Amino acid sequence: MASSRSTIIFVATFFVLATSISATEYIVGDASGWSLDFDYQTWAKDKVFLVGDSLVFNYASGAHNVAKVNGTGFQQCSTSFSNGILTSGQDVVPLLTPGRKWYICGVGKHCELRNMKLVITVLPQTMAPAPSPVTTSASSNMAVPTIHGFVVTIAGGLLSLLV
Ligand SMILES: *[C@@H]1O[C@H](CO)[C@@H](O)[C@H](O)[C@H]1NC(C)=O
Ligand SMILES: [Cu+2]
Repeated sequence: MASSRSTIIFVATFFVLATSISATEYIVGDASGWSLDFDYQTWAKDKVFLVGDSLVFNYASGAHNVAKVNGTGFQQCSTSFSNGILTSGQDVVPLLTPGRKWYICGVGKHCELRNMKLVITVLPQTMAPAPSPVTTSASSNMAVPTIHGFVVTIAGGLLSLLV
């Protein structure tokens, strides 16, 4: 009994490690955050977004917001096509499914006139291309890898030794 339980913990530990090691939290706009007159398409261009990654939109709460919209909402800068508007100022958006994802700011004319719009394509985990050999240190530093899973893994590993 004890050994099968530790086996389960051990397997679970590896699963946590395997799934979290590639999860990346992308700070939208890096140090500029979610703000006026930033070129989000250039920001997104050299990044590979995978299912399991997440986006973080940082802004002063009340000054902006984040609306997840469809392609029509993106083109028209209209939040009528939104399925949820985030307003916390530190909005974490998990990328749960592959495909095109559109985000706009619904405040004033920030989308139309101040470029507060972002479109990305999320790839399935299994379709992850090999890491590009040409990666600028600036862009790789901006992506914050999740270390949470690593800590959980170590804790789980210790636990399995004790069981
Ligand atoms: C976006 O959503 C609206 C209504 O929710 C729909 O009428 C429109 O066709 C959608 N656009 C696209 C490109 O899916
Ligand atoms: Cu805005």
